[in-house]
Amino acid sequence: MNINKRKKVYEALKRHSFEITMDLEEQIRNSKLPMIKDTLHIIHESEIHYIIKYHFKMILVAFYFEKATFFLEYQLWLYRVYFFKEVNLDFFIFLNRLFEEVCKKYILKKDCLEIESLSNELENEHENLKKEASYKRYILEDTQAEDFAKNLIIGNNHYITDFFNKKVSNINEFLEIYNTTISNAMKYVGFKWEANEISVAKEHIATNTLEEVILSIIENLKESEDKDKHIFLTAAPHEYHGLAIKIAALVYRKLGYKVTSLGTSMPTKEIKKAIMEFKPDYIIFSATLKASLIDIALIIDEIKKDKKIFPQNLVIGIAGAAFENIINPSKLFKTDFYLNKLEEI
Ligand code: B12
Repeated sequence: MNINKRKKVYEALKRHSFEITMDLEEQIRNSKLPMIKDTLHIIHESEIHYIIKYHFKMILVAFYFEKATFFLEYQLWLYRVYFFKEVNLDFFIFLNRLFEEVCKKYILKKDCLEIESLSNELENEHENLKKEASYKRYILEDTQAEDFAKNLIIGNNHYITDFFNKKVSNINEFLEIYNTTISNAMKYVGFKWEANEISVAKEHIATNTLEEVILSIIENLKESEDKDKHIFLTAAPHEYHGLAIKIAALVYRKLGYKVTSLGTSMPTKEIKKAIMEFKPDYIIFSATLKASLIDIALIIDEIKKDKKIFPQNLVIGIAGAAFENIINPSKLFKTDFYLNKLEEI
């Protein structure tokens, strides 16, 4: 498929994103089809809005990066979530075909052909994805992480503090636990949510408990010599996943770096202003959701093309779960580096 054509489809979709999503949402809500009505009995009205929003975002991601696999990966996750909610997964094929129909009203016929071919790819994979979603349950073979996760979910600060006090006395020991127990435990929390076994509130309790304890544990570790380098950390603009950069900030300070964290929900304009003001040596963007990939690519492009804020040879890096399964993320995003682990800095 012609690359320029795909980028053109992205631009056309982006231009009409508002009309397309509104139209699609209305059609779903007013549909008389029994499959849709049944689905609307299970999925709350406000959830349909999010499903459509993310569906649209992931189609944009597929066209922007010219990778249908990004869309299919997302569909597998969606199928897993709604399999557990007992939704008829054929609903998503219908949604995709309806999306195609709606697009025909707003964008050129030849661009719609590309969208049709993406729908065909999903339809070809539909039965496989359904099967995979039905058996891919998360079994944690790490009992230590499972216990850790269960205590996080109930907000058992004593257990978590005790755990760290017994196992962590220096930064390397912390990193070891971080890459194994903590990482597995938080994945377990995510799968429990996915399987409809815990609420978003419990995800928050787990995050907050971990954050509270880790803050004081790292604070008490020995500091390395000053490295005279300033690191900026920021999450993707529309994401709430901020725990990883909070931990990264604490660890990098202990390793002797000066660290400024811009946290979550920072608009691109503000990030650029902050770079101009503080002139850091490094900026690292963290993204968890694949739906954030375009935001990250656009910010990086913008920073790179704006010479005014780029005089100090700012080194740009990326990190986070959104880049997992991407071959050579720093090449795709034109960054100086990609960090898989904290210690790779
Ligand atoms: C906690 C959590 C939340 C919290 C976030 C709170 C907070 N203050 O951060 C809340 C409840 C708000 C949340 C919201 C959502 N979440 Co959430 N969340 C999680 C969960 C359970 C843990 C994430 C976490 O903090 N992990 C611990 C940190 C330390 O690790 P990490 O972020 O994975 O980062 C690792 C690496 O990527 C890397 N890294 C990341 N950043 C950086 C930066 C640097 C500098 C370095 C060196 C490394 C690095 O280091 C870490 C260790 O390896 C994950 C499950 C999972 N598998 O991770 C789901 C998960 C990420 N969420 C998910 C989803 C879908 C959502 C929601 C859309 C729906 C929901 N659950 O409510 C919303 C998104 C809203 C939004 N716009 O962002 C999905 C993503 C699916 C996908 N493939 O896209 C997951 C995987 C859950 C699941 N299994 O379905 N979530």
